[in-house]
Amino acid sequence: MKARVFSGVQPSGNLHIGNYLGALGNWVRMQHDYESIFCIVDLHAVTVFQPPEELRAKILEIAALFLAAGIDPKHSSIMVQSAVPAHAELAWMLTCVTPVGWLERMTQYKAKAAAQQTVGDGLLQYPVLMAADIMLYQAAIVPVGEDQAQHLELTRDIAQRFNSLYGETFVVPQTSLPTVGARIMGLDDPTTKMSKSAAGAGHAVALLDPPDRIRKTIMRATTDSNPAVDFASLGPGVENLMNIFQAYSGWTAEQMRTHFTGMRYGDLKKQVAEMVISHLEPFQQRYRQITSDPGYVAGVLRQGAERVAPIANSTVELVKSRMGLYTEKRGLAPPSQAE
Ligand code: AQP
Repeated sequence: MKARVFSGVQPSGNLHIGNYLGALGNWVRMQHDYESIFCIVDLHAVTVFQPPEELRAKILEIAALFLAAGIDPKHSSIMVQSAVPAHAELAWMLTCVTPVGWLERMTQYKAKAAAQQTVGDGLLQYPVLMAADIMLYQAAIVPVGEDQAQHLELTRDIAQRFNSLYGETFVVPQTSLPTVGARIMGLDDPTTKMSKSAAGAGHAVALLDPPDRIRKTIMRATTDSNPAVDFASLGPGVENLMNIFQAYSGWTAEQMRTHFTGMRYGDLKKQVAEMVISHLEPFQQRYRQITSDPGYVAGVLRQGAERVAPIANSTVELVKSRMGLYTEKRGLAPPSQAE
């Protein structure tokens, strides 16, 4: 049996090249070696207010972007988190074994909480729900960008804590980061990661941006006061542009060095922009094709949820009976030795 992969994206804001290079691209490469589940994590998105109509539209858009990226729905399950109630059910049970101090330490919580006037409890619980998403499917591998590595460590801690309290129940998942592109930085500010929720036109290249906007954003990217590429002292802005180029081209470090050493920043930016455009144009064409059939994406999501629900439900059954809770199939009978 193939090991299971699980990963997700929040349907908030516009998906950008950081999301693609950090996560989606890796999913596409990995999908045939594993049993894969790719999730649109809408329950995560509502930790910050989302206008309901926009959220509905965004869920369909993200699913179409998964398909345009090359996720094969015949092989991989593409699903919406809120379509499978077991995500929320398991999250509660995991909340009960998670010390609040573990959650308060999360850097993403601290950053997002600082930007809100009122901090909803969901923002603190976010990583527990993420742990539930992964553990619900007994996923062995979770391909994410570097910003999620801390949440994955927490997931491992929660799985281990549950296993030690109630007996071996959960697979303890491994994080899989791409070798290049695990952390794409903002083009306007290369000291912060490229983020969907960051404001400002020059910050990110969205996957659906037209070519002239992509050119404009990349040509305006922040670099440094050097005139040309010097590998002995790469500033963060130039390094970020190099990472984007290398991740899209698949070039080796040696090829990058030979090609770019001494290149003026203006020429570097032009080459990065053309590399990104050459990948995004066919991607956007596939997206338009996919969305031209209004029922297709909804059908993929329905099928995905139907395929994964039995796995999720049987994990919840097992967890509840391990904890001494009432389950639909067993009532209050304890789990058998074999489970
Ligand atoms: N800048 C990035 N570089 C590499 N990978 C990234 N990811 C996000 N930003 C970068 C990866 O994309 C996947 C989906 O991300 P998410 O939707 O769960 O939200 P996030 O990690 O919080 O990403 P954003 O873009 O910053 O969204 P907002 O602003 O809405 O919070 C994850 O695997 C993530 O690691």
